[in-house]
Amino acid sequence: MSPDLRSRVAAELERTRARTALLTESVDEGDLIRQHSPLMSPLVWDLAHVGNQEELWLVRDVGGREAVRSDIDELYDAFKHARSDRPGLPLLNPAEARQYVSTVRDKVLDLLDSVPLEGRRLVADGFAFGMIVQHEQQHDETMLATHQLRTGNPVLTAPAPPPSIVPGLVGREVRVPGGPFTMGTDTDPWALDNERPSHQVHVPAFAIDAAPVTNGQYLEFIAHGGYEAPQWWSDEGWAHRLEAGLEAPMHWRRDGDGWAYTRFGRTTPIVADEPVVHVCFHEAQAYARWAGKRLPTEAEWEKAARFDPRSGRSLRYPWGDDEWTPERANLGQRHLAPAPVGAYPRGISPLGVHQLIGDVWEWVDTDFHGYPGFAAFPYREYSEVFFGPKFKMLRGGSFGTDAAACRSTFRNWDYPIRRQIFSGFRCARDLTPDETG
Ligand code: AVJ
Ligand code: FE
Repeated sequence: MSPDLRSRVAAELERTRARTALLTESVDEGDLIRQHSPLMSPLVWDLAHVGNQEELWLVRDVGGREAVRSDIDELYDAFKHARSDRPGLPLLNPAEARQYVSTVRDKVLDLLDSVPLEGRRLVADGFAFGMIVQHEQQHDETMLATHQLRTGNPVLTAPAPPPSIVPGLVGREVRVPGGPFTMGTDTDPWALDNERPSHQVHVPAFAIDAAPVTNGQYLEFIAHGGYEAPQWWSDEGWAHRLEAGLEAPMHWRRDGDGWAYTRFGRTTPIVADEPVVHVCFHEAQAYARWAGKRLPTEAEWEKAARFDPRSGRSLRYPWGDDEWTPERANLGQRHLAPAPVGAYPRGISPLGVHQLIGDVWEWVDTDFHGYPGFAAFPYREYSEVFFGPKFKMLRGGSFGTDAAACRSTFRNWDYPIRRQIFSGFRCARDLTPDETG
């Protein structure tokens, strides 16, 4: 019955676990149990939480097998304890956590051999397994953000991202034609509930930046007093800017006349043509207003990323329907930094927009809601419980996001004040009457 699918699922589980292992074995025991920031869980919590979700969804729900450790469910339920409280819980220690996740994994590989991967919607096309792969990959990105917050000697290394090979992208815009396009998906087998169902959205013509906003552009906003001028900020954003004392992206600090920042324990100069990262929604919105633009809506972003004007179809990725390859986008923690704009011409969208996938998550100006006809699946807790005005959407994934958890329909969300995530943005604007006429 579907040996290819089974071996693909097993390979994805294994590849994902290797990344989790790297992120949790590259630091010492103290670093695993320590809380590096009240914003984040101790790494050892993420590790056991990944195993616990895998036990709940696959061992118990899909496999109908006996619990491995039902006594710890409560400790690793993200809804029961705030991140800041997690270090005080009687958590599994690192050795116990490793033992636990590997016991769960053995049972999962065993049931993967026997459970049907068709029929029931939960298992059709390996969905529940794909959800677990994506869940672990999402926590791997969260753990990477924890690594960025940790102090001490650097432990992660990676080759530098590729250089820019397309000049002239900074400040360039792409015009997106008006009209309907298909947003969301019904057919992507591992797409999560909030990406469904597909539906037509009418998006009027607009212009979008050909590339994410760079450090060089953002430095101009700072130099022009952008952080001192309330007129560029929303009321909520300005209140937050004052209260949090924001004056530059997170992890930047003054260095003589300029700025430097520390990335995974290494101090580096600020590279002008790299996308700016570690900004919150409010900073992104203030920059856009200062630049005479605005943030794109979520529908605009997705149209720029997927719409093929030749066929009128929406593609799975900017480059087409084929799976990601390393030449197409900076994903998967292969490089521990965003690539400069112009580094991925093979990943451009049909309309010619660069680096929509990978490098940095892009804030868009839309609250988190279900699409028309949304149905929570398999649990309300994956996304429905977060619907409402408290969260803003982020699209496209970052250098820390795995390809398994990234596609042009993928929807991420966070509080508008978040900046420890690998978040950047690009701007959009309405067309002038001259341009539309
Ligand atoms: C989709 C990234 C917002 O990390 O809070 C992980 C993913 N959900 N465990 C998050 C998630 C449950 C989620 N985001
Ligand atoms: Fe989780």
